[in-house]
Amino acid sequence: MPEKKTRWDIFCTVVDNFGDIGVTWRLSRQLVAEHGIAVRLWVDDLRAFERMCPEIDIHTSQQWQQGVEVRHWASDWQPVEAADVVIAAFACQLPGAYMDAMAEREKTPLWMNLDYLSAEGWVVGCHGLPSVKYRHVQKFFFFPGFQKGTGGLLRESGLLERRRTFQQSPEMQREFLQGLGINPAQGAQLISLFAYENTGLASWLDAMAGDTMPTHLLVPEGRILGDVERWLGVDGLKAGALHVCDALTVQVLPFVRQDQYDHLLWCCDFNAVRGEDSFVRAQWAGRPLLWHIYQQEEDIHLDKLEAFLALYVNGLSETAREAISGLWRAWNAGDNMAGHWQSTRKHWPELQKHAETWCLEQASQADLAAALVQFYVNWI
Ligand code: TRH
Repeated sequence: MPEKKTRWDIFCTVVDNFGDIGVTWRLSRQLVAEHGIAVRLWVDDLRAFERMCPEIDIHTSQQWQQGVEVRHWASDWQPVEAADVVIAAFACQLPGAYMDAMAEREKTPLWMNLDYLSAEGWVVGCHGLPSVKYRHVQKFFFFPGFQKGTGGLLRESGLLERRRTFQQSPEMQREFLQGLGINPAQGAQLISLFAYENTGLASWLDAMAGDTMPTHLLVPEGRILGDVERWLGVDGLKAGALHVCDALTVQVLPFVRQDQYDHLLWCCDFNAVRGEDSFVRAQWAGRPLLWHIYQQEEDIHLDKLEAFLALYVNGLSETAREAISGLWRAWNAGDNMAGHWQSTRKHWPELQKHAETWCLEQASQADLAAALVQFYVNWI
């Protein structure tokens, strides 16, 4: 008889943007593909999901996508049996009836809160600690992170090998880019731009337009487009739009599926990313990056930004550290980017090498899905 699969339920509420569904969808697929787990992914907003997985039928309450059972987490909760492992992503509140089902299950499930990603030092101390209890069911904190002693980062098996093969093949890159209608001029540097609204953008675009080196800037449809429109002096930018301003070509892209977005990051010389998941994917791309961190109340995100920078700049020369830190701080403050961009460009070869070193260092840790599975194994 085939061994019975372990069943995991992953709960995701889409607060805003794409990070919540981006992380849980990626994790679910990996648990199915690499660990043979039966995963049910409960999502309250299928429309956000549809953006990165166009096969999603937003009118269906139960469907299978890439081996994952996707369930619409509707407000009128219908009772179901609890799974062996229950993950509440980003501290979302599980339905009361489901918590009762956990408590009444013959074998108590492992209940974990998959937290937000942070490089802050306290994460190491809190990872894996017990949190609250519901009846006799204990919840545990599970923290992703960059340091030993955390839950690590999402990284699919063979990802870096696939990335390297792709980056070593001009044909594969050309074919991929052409598939998206991207035909950069010979010698142009490619930059991707995924960010929240940012008052510093105009100064960065000015700097790129006035540069001696041509830049082809790729902007997936999203929140930064308003700032791009203002700078270009146009309205209603849509996927496919292409504008040339001196040395800068700006091209708007459609929002693509996660795997395609990875390939886009792998093609680019520099990636501006945001939030959580794209930030991690840009690190796996092994190329210099710029992080637009998700803004939180009382500016607590700035502590997170500094905590990451403190780790990331290790091993860089003093001047390269200052350049990249200055650029990131200016971007996150919405300040003028011009001087910081010029300083960063001066350290390009060093920053390129460093991005690969950082990627390899991070990849030497267990990936997040494997760490979750190990946590469960240790727990039983
Ligand atoms: O969309 P985000 O800003 O999500 C944020 C963060 O997760 C933040 O921490 C959280 O608090 C907030 O949401 C609620 O950025 P993030 O995390 O990078 O998620 C974007 C997802 O979209 C990621 O999985 C990559 C994916 N993506 C595509 O699939 N296709 C695309 O074309 C693009 C640009 C992104």
